[in-house]
Amino acid sequence: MTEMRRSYCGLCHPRCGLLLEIENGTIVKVKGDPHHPISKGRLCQRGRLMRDHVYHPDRINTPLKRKGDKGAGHWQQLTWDQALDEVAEQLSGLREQYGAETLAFTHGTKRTYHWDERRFFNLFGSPNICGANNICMCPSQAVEFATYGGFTWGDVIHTKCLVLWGHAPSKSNPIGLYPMILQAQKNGAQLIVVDPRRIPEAEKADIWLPIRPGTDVALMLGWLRIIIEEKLYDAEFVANWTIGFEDLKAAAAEYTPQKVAEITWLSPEQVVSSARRYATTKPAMITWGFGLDKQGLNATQAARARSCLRAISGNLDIKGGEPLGWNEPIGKIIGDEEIEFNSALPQEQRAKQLGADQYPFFGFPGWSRNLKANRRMPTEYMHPPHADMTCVAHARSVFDAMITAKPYAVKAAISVASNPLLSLPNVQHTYQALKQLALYVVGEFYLTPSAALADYVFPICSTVETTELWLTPSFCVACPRGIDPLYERHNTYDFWRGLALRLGQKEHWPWETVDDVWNYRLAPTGLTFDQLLEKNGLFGRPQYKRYEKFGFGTPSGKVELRSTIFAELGCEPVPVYREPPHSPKGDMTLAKSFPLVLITGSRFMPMYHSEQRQIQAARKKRPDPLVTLHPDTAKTLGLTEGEWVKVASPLGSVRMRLRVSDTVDQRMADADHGWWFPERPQKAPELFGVFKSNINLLCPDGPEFCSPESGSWPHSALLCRVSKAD
Ligand SMILES: Nc1nc2c(c(=O)[nH]1)N[C@H]1C(S)=C(S)[C@@H](COP(=O)(O)OP(=O)(O)OC[C@H]3O[C@@H](n4cnc5c(=O)[nH]c(N)nc54)[C@H](O)[C@@H]3O)O[C@H]1N2
Ligand SMILES: Nc1nc2c(c(=O)[nH]1)N[C@H]1C(S)=C(S)[C@@H](COP(=O)(O)OP(=O)(O)OC[C@H]3O[C@@H](n4cnc5c(=O)[nH]c(N)nc54)[C@H](O)[C@@H]3O)O[C@H]1N2
Ligand code: SF4
Ligand SMILES: [Mo]
Repeated sequence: MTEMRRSYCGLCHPRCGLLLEIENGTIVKVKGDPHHPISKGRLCQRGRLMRDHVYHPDRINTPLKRKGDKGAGHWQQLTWDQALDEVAEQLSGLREQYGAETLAFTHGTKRTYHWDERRFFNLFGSPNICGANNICMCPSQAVEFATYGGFTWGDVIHTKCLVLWGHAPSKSNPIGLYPMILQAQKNGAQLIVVDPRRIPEAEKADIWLPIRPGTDVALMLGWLRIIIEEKLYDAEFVANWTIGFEDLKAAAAEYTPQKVAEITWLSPEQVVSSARRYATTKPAMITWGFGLDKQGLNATQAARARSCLRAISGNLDIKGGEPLGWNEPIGKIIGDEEIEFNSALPQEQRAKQLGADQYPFFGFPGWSRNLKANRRMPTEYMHPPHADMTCVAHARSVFDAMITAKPYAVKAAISVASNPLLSLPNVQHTYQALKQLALYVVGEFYLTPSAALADYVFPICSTVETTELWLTPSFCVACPRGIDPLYERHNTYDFWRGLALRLGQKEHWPWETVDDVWNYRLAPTGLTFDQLLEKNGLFGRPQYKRYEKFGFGTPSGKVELRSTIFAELGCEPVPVYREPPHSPKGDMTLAKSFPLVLITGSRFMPMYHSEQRQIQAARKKRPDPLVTLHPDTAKTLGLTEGEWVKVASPLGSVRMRLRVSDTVDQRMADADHGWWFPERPQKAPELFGVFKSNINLLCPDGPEFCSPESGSWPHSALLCRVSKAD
């Protein structure tokens, strides 16, 4: 019997709608759901592989317990009850001996619920959730809360000037954002692209600025200077709704077009004309882009400078510009901060958060200030900053504590929906740390190199086997379960609640299933999850300039061009540019041996970070890790397209295949991230070849490379050398 069922894809963020053709309980075909309110039937190359993913022979289908040495590759199957009992008992013992802070969590990109893990950690008593949060979007969110009390998404469809700054949605968001950008251009929007590579967006752009990686803050200060000097800013908005304008003006003063050009590989004319275009084409918006977040030292100040540009140009909270706040009635839905239950974590435990002394803005000191300022706003207008996006421990400090037991011992860790050996920098350090743990628990689809080091692995179901409430400030969509979970797979809520019930948290987990949580969260709208499923999404009505009624959720109630919170925490309160330590200008001696500027992790389809490497159809499209060089550079080095090369930095080296393309500058190299080889042996230290082509072997995480405010480490703006492979 054939049946069509609606479901959704979670193989990356947007949660596109799926239609599953099911025969005798088995998915036989996957296509896009034409009635989905956002994806409208579109499906990307990766989404089309959902069937291969759900039924892949490498999927973990029962809980596993390590047999023999860590990483030896021998496993014993357990039931969920047995596995949860054993893990809970060990966690309880470790908490008694070392304190709750001995348990850490590693976070990946947001692929599952995550408020569930935060709730568990708050109730368990540990502040030590760490992971990719320091580098991916989260510091930008925290910065925007500190600057104007919320996060902007940009009104792509109505804008007249769209700036893609370190952002390549043609490869990173092909179904959601990219078609909207093409539509905006059709509607007459100007497109400015700031990217060292000639990406497809750059080819379509009105202005393309091929910037030297890591120097964007200098360009932003250059734009700010021109906009201020030439009085292109919104004087009325600046006078009534901002503080710190004179400080900003002073900070930008030295960034003349000439100086910016010397720093950025751009010409003075490019700097001037792009600034004028942005400031005089109204309304305008700048998207969030990972190209800024991945530059380490400058990442947080880049987010600050971008916020200041949005504000003084008069684009905040207007149609076609940078809307702020939650639309009515979406804002009524119970937000992540509340469901995370952050108030459960006592002050004395918050004070133990690792790394918060060094990077205070992104730990509890910054978060609690953001939260306090936010409290002046009605929650319906602006949901409070949720801790998962704005308050984490620093991964390096957490891994140090695993290895050295300083300042205290971190003996246990849980990774759910994260592959830290592939996604975090300084791979050898992560490896040494994970090996030291008394207890390492992983919730996964597959045995990844990280999971291979675990003591227990729990099988997590695919998105089509569970539900989700997809919530953004402007809309909310109920994501339906397509099939019942296969084998012994469960969703992450069941995992956390299973542990919670065994560790004395029962009264705080009254919802038996995740669907009960959705109903609880939706209750203020008067809808149930099932009703929302029928309704095909809930859309909010956009409202603009609500600051005229509520002010901004910052300490002063205004847009803080000079940030009070940064100043209180001893961070630079006004945007500042810093030369990256490993750059042609930052270390000229080093640049002699490592002459190319290295960027990593530029997105490509159909892979998502370290995923899909075991899926044949995906590997056919991209069999090997690639590094890209300009034809002139390859020629000078005596290298040819397709040969295996060695990419080395002062930290380590990897093997990749060479791609030759004039889309990159002669002075740079662009290397894939996320590469391991599921076809290789599992047994450590091979770990599926995790040390062969993993570009994070070249990415550092020491304090000289990290942004002092948020601890963002660099995956870009580094130096490397490319030579023939040994
Ligand atoms: N060099 C370099 N490194 C980078 C980047 C870069 O550009 N360059 N990008 C960084 C960025 S922006 C990010 S966000 C991180 C991403 O870091 P990660 O999120 O750690 O990356 P993934 O490889 O996607 O790993 C997620 C793992 O979780 C599993 N998984 C996926 N969905 C689920 C789920 O719903 N439940 C469970 N339990 N498991 C699931 C997958 O099988 C996979 O093994 O990487 C960062 N690392
Ligand atoms: N196919 C695919 N899609 C993905 C992912 C994936 O792994 N694969 N990951 C998802 C995740 S978690 C994220 S965070 C998003 C990220 O999505 P994007 O923001 O599009 O991120 P990237 O492709 O990493 O980088 C964007 C651009 O930044 C440029 N860049 C690098 N360094 C610099 C710099 O110093 N300055 C400037 N101005 N530009 C620079 C690169 O050339 C690149 O074109 O993608 C998401 N979508
Ligand atoms: S863009 Fe592709 S992978 Fe991402 S959710 Fe949509 S269909 Fe899935
Ligand atoms: Mo990310």
